Amino acid sequence: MTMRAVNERSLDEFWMPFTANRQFKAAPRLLASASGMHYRDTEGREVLDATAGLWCVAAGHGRPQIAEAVARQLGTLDYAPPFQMGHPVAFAFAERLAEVAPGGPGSTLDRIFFTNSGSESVDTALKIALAYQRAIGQGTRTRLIGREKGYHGVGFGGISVGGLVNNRRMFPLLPGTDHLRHTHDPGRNGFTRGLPEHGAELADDLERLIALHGAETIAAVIVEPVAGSAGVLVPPTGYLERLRAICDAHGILLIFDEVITGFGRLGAPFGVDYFGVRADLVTTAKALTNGALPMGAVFVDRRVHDAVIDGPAGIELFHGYTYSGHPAACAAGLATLDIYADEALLTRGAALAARWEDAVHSLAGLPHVVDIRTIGLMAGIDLAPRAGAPGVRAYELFVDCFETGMLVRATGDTIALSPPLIVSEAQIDEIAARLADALRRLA
Ligand code: PXG
Repeated sequence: MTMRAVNERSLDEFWMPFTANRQFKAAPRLLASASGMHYRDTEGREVLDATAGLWCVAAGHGRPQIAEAVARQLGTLDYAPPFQMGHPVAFAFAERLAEVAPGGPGSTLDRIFFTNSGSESVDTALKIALAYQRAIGQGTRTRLIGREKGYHGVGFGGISVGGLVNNRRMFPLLPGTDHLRHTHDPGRNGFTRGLPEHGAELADDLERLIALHGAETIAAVIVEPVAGSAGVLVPPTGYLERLRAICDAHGILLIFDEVITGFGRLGAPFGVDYFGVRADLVTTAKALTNGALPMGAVFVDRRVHDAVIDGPAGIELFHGYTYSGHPAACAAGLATLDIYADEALLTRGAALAARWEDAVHSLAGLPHVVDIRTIGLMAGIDLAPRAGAPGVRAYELFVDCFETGMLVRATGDTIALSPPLIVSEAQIDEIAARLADALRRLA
């Protein structure tokens, strides 16, 4: 499709999500096709994908194996109701996911609830946590604790435990939530490679909330092991361990939101594996199907699952979606897991992390760069905000990069990078070089 054809088409009807609609439609950026590490836009320009789409296309674009599996599945069984009915592909996918569950072989996070997105995974995990506490006779535990700067999708549960003000301020929120402070502290932890040194004590915020509210009112804590949307905020050394210990001491469930960190982003299969910290529930989506079809999955510890399932006869949990375990999405997921296994992608990032770290940190000292954080194959680069115009500088860098052939993500005044896990060393260097050029061009 040429730009001309696009211009002949109305852009008015599609109300775009999380987008400055008027600004975008005045100067649209339209992607037409994708293969491997690259998009091609509607003008035919090749665009290096430094964001894996939106953190989801871990195995690179246009994998025929996934497309064929989906086509085959749609031709065999297009849809099956998931309530009081089943189909073999959902059970097969859950079984395969259990084999790679967070925590590695022997993990007890091997009970899987299917959703269609990260937002649904989060709301599902919060509900399961509440159901579990009630099932074990802890029904007073209804409070849910999140963290400042956390992003847990856009459901009312997710925005209530989330900590990004723009996503929250317009909407009524769940009662009975509270928040830990965030761990971003560039003053003490500037330009960190991997885990920052300072800030483990921030986990003690949970003790403070327990003292304030009473442990018997708290069901669960949810955090992203590495905060993604807020700009790649890496947990300080010892922080997650401390959070885990406090949860254990007080009967509080710990939920890791691994919608971004799940499936190899950190160079280990999950954040649970990378940090060696147990979670009771793990939310995923995005790379679960390589982004090819919408799907999410919640990994639930067997103990949590069994407590709910061993309740009175009948439907144990009044929750689920029309498309939970959709056959085509499961087929996409199975093919995706095959690719991850065949190409060892869930751990490939570990071998590339040093190269990635060096490449991205080489941008230190370039104009406007005030902080850089890297972990696995993720990076956040903070730019000094332009006076009186927060976010504009990073947005302009994003537009410049796109127009010169690379997709990055701008969030606030942070540039976030998360290339597909198939990225080559040369492409890592290319990403850094393109960013360096763009930073030098930036006003
Ligand atoms: N949890 C986390 C940790 C996420 O990153 C969600 C939940 C929600 O997933 P769905 O599939 O409902 O969108 C996400 C989504 C960004 C960006 O700019 C990140 C997400 C979505 C949109 C933009 O970093 N992550």
